[in-house]
Amino acid sequence: MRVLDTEFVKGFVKMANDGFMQGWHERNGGNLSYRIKPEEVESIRNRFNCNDEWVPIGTSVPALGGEFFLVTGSGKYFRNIIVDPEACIAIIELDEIGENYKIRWGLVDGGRPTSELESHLMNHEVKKKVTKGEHRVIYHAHTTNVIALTFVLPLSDEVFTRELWEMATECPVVFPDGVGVVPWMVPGGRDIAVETSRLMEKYDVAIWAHHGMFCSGIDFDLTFGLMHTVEKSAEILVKTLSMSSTKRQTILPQNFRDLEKDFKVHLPERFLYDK
Ligand code: 2HA
Ligand code: ZN
Repeated sequence: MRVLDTEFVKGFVKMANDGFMQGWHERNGGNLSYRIKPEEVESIRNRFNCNDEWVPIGTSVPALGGEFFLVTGSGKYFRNIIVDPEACIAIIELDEIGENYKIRWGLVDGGRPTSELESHLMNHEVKKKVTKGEHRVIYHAHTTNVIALTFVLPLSDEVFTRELWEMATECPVVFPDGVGVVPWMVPGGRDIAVETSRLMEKYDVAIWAHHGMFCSGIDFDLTFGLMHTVEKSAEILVKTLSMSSTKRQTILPQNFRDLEKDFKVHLPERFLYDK
């Protein structure tokens, strides 16, 4: 089977283009990765190159040893992925100890996997553990309204979660565990990856102050939908704050508690504080 004909590659390319169309991927902004299923690897193994060049990941992800990932390329533009996927994305294989990778397909004009490879793989490692293998997608996007909010709201998990929940009734149902916030840090390395993956132990969403967002999910639809929902909620908050510094009415803590029963979600009380 041709790699580009597989459902997972088609889904990956569609999601990348959907993100570009939302305006979240200026220039080379953002990155996407997918932990490939063993049967998907087998369906295309005869298309892999024989590259023997192992490259250090820059961190250690032993729980991912031997796994294959589809990833965006460093410096590649999301807007070009749909036009020339083989030049913009790659399949990488990790060694058994989870410390090195090699490119087995793609990036045909040269290049390396995403500059945020450490964050992607450390998030995958945490999510593989806490979701018992269910989560396979990690997505980083430069979502305009969430970034704007990181200049005016306190950078706390509780405040971001509560404010985003209040902006649309679906929010506490779509991300009942809340969102985590990483203060401004240098991107593209292990330190920010450690902080982000720590948050991924309890949340599916991590906001990078003055930069963007990371989301984790089971598949492309759920992960894109999560990013889309959080960013839409942030857009409503930006519009609300632009009209007035106070809300005349909102969803109240007791309203959230009432939602819990009908929608069968647990909303931690630490987000339902009195204001
Ligand atoms: O350029 O988004 O965080 C890719 C990025 C770095
Ligand atoms: Zn970024």
